[in-house]
Amino acid sequence: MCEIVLVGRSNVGKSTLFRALTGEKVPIGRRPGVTVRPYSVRIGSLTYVDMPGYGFMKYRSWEEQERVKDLIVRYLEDHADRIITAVQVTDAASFLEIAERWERRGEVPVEIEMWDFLCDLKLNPILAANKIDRISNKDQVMDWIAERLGMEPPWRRWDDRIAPISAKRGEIEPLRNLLKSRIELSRGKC
Ligand SMILES: Nc1nc2c(ncn2[C@@H]2O[C@H](COP(=O)(O)OP(=O)(O)OP(=O)(O)O)[C@@H](O)[C@H]2O)c(=O)[nH]1
Ligand SMILES: [Mg+2]
Repeated sequence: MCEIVLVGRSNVGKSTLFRALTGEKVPIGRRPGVTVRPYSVRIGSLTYVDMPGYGFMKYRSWEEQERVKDLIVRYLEDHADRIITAVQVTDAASFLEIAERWERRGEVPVEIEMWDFLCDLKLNPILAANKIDRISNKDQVMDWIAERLGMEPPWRRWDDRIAPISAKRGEIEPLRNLLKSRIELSRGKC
């Protein structure tokens, strides 16, 4: 049994993407913290998993937010050998601003920490830069995101692991193509 797991900060559009990929009508919302536990659906020999978001969640205590982060980390560790790819979803429109805010506080931005964690676990991660419909300077923003994650721009050099998408508009072709080749590669395993 193989899994494709969607992870990312709260409110970046994971569940919207999950709907677009699987057709499952999971709840989505304008406030962070809509998805509270992993939700899976099986399609053929693959299980797609929509994870709760980490980081800020409105109306949730700090302890609760930490618990969710632990749950995600443990889930990824426990399922590592069956995860064929972890899709880290980010909000392309606010990625840089949020990363800089963390850095000013002297902290490693949580999205960079998560990306490194996914790479360390060898989960073959894909960065889905979502909400691309909200930005006009797409290539520049994609370059910034790639650079922050340790991929020397131009971002198109890395288009085997980074994909600009708009889940809301259903414009997810670049991600679908990457998933297709990941699934193809792991065929014997699933
Ligand atoms: N403009 C735009 N908005 C989007 C896009 N994808 C999702 N959204 C909006 O972002 C908000 C959050 O979407 P969700 O799919 O619930 O986000 P999530 O990451 O699952 O959130 P949590 O479950 O709280 O972690 C909703 O208002 C969506 O309509 C997109 O591609 N473009
Ligand atoms: Mg969600």
